[in-house]
Amino acid sequence: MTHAACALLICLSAFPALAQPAPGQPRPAWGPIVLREDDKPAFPAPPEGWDKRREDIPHGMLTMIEYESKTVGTRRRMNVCTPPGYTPEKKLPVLYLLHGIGGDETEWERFAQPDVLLDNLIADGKAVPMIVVMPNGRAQRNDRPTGDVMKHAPAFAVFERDLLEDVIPTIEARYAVQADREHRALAGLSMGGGQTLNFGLGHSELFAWVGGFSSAPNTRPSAELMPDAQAAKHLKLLWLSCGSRDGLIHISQDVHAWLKSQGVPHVWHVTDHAHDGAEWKQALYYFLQQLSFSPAP
Ligand code: FER
Repeated sequence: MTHAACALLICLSAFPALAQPAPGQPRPAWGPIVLREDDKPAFPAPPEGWDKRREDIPHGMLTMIEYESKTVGTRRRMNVCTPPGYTPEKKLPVLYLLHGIGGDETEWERFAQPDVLLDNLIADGKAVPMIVVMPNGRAQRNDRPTGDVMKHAPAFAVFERDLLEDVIPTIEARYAVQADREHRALAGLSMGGGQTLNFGLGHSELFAWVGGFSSAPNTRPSAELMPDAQAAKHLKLLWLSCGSRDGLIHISQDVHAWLKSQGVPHVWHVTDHAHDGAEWKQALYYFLQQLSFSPAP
């Protein structure tokens, strides 16, 4: 065998999933990264102190709550962040924030502390008070991220029903919530980004603010994400972001190109990160600032 053939074989065996369709998923998995001209940041690097807990400002509260999931047939958990000054008397908008293939309801808190980001943004008048709900997007009886987590991908599709029929009704029953599409946002990272685009664009009557961060191979083909592209124009915010060193960027690039071809306004934010927490944390920081929900009457 020639050296070149040998090197190719070693390369292929080291990356067996290269540009192969992810099993059972609508999109290929990791692929070669080919950057395009407009794959650029829409926002600067976050300012000094953006993610540091400040003692001189009011803080929100994080609570792990349980709910009965009719969809899964078990009692499940979600992490709920209420902003400083939350009272049952004042209804607030809600962001549902979804995790990745290896994560669970604690993932966002572990690498991004959305409560700290939001406390700081609210204190500086850069974001409006909102409730952030971090559920578990793996809708199966054992929803722990153990074993071969790639095998859990089908449960991330089942989560659509859990979100719509169990999670959202639970939050709207237990918290003071502005329960309409203009005050309900959906965002997520990787598998959660795919879920967000699939469920959010598929239900624009329920969500007016939609953010896919580094969306994964579970993202439906672009033309199927929203059969009526005109409906996407009624969104308050459609956000796509990804790291320029992420082998899944071809998925976000494809959705971005499709939205562009349909004339659907959206944010396209590409920064110098990989498929990692640093990418998602800064994406969330800027996404939160775009959620300019109108105040309660
Ligand atoms: C895959 C590659 C990546 C895949 C899922 C992912 C189900 C998800 C990554 C993540 O959530 O971080 O082939 O298939």
